[in-house]
Amino acid sequence: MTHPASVELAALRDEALRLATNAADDAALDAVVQAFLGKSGRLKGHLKRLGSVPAAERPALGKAVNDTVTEVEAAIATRRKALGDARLEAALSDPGFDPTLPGAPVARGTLHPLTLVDQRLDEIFRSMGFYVLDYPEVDSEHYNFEALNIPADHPARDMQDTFWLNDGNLLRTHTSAGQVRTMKAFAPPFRAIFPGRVFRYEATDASHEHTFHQVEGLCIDRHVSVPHLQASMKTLLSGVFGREVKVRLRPGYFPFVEPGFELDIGCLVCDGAGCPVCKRSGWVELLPCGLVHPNVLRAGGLDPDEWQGWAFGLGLSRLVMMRYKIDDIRHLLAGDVRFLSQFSGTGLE
Ligand code: FA5
Repeated sequence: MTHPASVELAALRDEALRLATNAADDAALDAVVQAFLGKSGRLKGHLKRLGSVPAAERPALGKAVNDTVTEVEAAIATRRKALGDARLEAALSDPGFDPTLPGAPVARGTLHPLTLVDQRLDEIFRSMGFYVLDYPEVDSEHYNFEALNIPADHPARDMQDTFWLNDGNLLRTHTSAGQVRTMKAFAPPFRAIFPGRVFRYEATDASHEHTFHQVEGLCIDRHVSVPHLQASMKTLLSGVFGREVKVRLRPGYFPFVEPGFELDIGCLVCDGAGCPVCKRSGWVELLPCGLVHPNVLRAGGLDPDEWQGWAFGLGLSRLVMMRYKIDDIRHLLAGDVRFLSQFSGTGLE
């Protein structure tokens, strides 16, 4: 004799199939799914009846429940497709619908000018055998100052007003904070650049931001020289500008290099005539650099009698301003898409 549980299953199957096949819309189909197929739905719930069925009949009934679930799912899918097809058919036969009209335009984003120039620099330096490294924006006093030959009482600390954090760490004031980290991480000789965002607690104007971008360059080898450093900076500039640009090199002081230099670029916003960006001088401070100080090599675990190095700290935000003749640095991080969308198709993609 057929067990009552099998009879009930047959009735459930008929009811579910009837509801699925006749469902008027997707909501009605969703209701069938919920009522019959959900974990506590009527069909799956039927498995609980297995306990009351004689052991010999259990496998067959279990299989019958599973087969019924599959059958009902298929009926729901078929009905869903039919409803979708009917909707599409109705839309296509609407006399107001013209499939030959162009679609709505999709607005495409553009790369930020900082990204465009940074990508170009990565390419130039990778081709010369440099690693491209990334370091934390929150760093320690040790890497940002002490390891760079700037002890706590050193007047050079005032050159870069610092955002200090409550835990004693700081927001790095320059990408030079990565120099000693790099010396500790790689066996010399090596060369690397490390681009990144830096922070200074200072008033803003057309050429100063509290948050701006730099790219550090560091080369450690047995016999490095100022001409090698100069050649690398020249390659950098001609790669970004695609032509010779006016520069001047003058002595500069930074505790972590000896000798130190400042490389200035002739202001390209005003072509040297004088503007707020160059503070009417015709020159913009762009690329300080020098030979790595022996104390910094020592902090990085290197013997200054065996290893030397050069380093530069490029003002990337200012380089971008020069490349695109941007007359105020504050545009760069203001996030105005009307401004930012102007730079694609201008040669650096
Ligand atoms: C430094 O930050 C040194 N770490 C650079 C360095 C590296 C020297 C390696 C020697 C060897 P300085 O504070 O001058 O130096 O900043 C470097 C460049 O960042 C400047 O030439 C300028 O182009 C840019 N810069 C500095 N302050 C700002 C600012 N507030 N807004 C935008 N750009 C800035």
